[in-house]
Amino acid sequence: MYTQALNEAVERPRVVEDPEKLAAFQARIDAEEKIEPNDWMPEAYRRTLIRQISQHAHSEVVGMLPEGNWLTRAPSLKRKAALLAKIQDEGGHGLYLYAAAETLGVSREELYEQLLAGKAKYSSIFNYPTLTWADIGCIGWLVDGAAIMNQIPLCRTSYGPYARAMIRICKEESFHQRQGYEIMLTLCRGTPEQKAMAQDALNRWWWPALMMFGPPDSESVHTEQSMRWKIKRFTNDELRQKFVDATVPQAHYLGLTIPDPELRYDEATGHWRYGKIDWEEFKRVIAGFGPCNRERLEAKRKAHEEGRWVREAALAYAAKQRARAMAQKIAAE
Ligand code: BYC
Repeated sequence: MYTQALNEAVERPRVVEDPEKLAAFQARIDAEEKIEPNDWMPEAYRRTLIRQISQHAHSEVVGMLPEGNWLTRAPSLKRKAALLAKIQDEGGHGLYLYAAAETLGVSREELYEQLLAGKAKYSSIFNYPTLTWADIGCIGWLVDGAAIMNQIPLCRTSYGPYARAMIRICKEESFHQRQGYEIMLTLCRGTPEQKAMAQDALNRWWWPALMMFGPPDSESVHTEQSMRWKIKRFTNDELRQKFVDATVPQAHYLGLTIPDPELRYDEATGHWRYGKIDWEEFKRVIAGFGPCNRERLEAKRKAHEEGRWVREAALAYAAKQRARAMAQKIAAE
């Protein structure tokens, strides 16, 4: 029930495309033209985008939950205000992304139903618990840091509405990353207990953050085609390496130890080489058996149910407005 199975959209029957149209489409992609909603596009391109954009939207709205857990316990008014703003931004990101997906001919309600039914994927990272305040620092620093690394190239993705949504999202993500790093810096400059709390959070979030970039290239089923369509600009492993290279010096500046005994600097390539990722853990989490999958979906279902009256009230109000406007128009004629 809680497995994050294939999206419905992916399961539709395959369409045989006109080779001439396909070639013209690929030529537009190769020429770096943006594809817009009313342009012709192969069905598989449309489905890939619906899959990726909706998974991304779901990740944003599920991603609000682990942080929401600390809103009432933020250590100061300033921290509470910043966290509240960040979580609200994430709700907004979800909305831009659902709206971008809707331009591909699928409704937000349909996509959201897939999430609530446990049929859609969202990022593995949000199935881990936030046990201490330092986890909020780590989410900003590592999770938003990984998100930025993945999402900056998406500002140049070939589908216009997705690329434009990503530009705005990335601006906000950069503030999120900095607020997280600043929490970590404060803890690391604090008491020994605070520093130990920061180290403990890093120990728990490091490997799940590396998993956010998806399976290794050798096992990534979608990368090759998505790169050809310029939906993705870098492979999963390329982005993971960029993230490690950017983050290791930040950990050193904090005086923290990355929990990877095999981590070493490779002089020849200028890259930080990291140890083996536990892909079995990743598979378990995306199959629905992570520490918090069940809790996350239950929270979303409860919120959806409890928000039903708001949606109904908004629709009733809109209908009343429309009826009033129509009555005025008739009276004026
Ligand atoms: N978690 O062939 P692959 C955020 C799935 S939001 C779960 O490499 P692709 C934030 C993948 O979907 C972060 N599933 O796929 C929010 C595929 O399954 P299906 C979200 C994963 O699409 C709030 C299968 O594994 N960011 O940062 O080429 C607060 C094979 O993978 C994961 C985005 O969504 C995972 N980590 O590449 C703070 C960015 N990884 O669909 C922060 C947009 C892979 O065949 N998405 N899978 O059943 C992407 O860039 C790409 O979709 C991915 C995966 C790099 C994630």
